[in-house]
Amino acid sequence: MKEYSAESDRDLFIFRRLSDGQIQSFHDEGYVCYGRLLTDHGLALMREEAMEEWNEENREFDESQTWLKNSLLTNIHRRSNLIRRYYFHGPFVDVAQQLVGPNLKGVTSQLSFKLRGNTKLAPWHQDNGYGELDPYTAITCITALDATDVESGCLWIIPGGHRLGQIDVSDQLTVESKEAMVEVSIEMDETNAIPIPMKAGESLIFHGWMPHKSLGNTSNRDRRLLFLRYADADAVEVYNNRKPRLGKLIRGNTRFSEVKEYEADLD
Ligand SMILES: O=C(O)CCC(=O)C(=O)O
Repeated sequence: MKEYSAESDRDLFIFRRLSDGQIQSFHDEGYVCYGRLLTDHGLALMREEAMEEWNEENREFDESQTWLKNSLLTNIHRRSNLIRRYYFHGPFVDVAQQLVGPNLKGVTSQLSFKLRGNTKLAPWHQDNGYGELDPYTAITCITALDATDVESGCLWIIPGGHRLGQIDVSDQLTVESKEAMVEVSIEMDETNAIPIPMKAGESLIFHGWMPHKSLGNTSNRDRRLLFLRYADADAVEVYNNRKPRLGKLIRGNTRFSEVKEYEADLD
């Protein structure tokens, strides 16, 4: 597998900071459509590495399983050097510092693939519901590896929906059920819900409280997304006796030695 370093970043990634207007809009609406952060070359390589890992799993769509089991490949940064570079050193890191603060850790990296034929919908949920983190500043950063629209199962969100705060799903989620990838589902008033179609290589950032869902992929196209999440480096798992969430310290510092040590060998 290829190795990546600071020298290759400019060929692969498009670095840019959020404007004051975008920061305001994130706080008001809970999301920002952030455009291209991958060059054509970066996008082609990322698809290649992601696909290689996905195919390694030999997964077939299984109607009897949840969307989580059909769509997710977690900790993809441990398998793809390019995704790791993008997660730890790519354009989202500066953006996360602007939105979350100076001390940052990476708390999720996963492929969420709805290849053609994967007709499972992902019900409304908050990412901070699939594991409540405190402080409540974690963000989700999505990169589309394919063009995605309603037919192929693009995401839906509710502008301003993050203002609902943490929706209690403690009856649905425990440490054990999280590990077993049990689905969480919340009832939402969909009046103001909007789909977020994306072009390949484009990105979307939203607050951990943003309710989102996706329908099944009923098109004859694949819909491949990369999900990365960043949180305050001191964020703790409320559902797990407030133990620190383990995630690679990416910027700044943390009071938790176990976070400092976590994935310290990965760069
Ligand atoms: O990929 C999807 O359609 C949904 C994924 C998602 O919402 C998530 O991983 O939080």
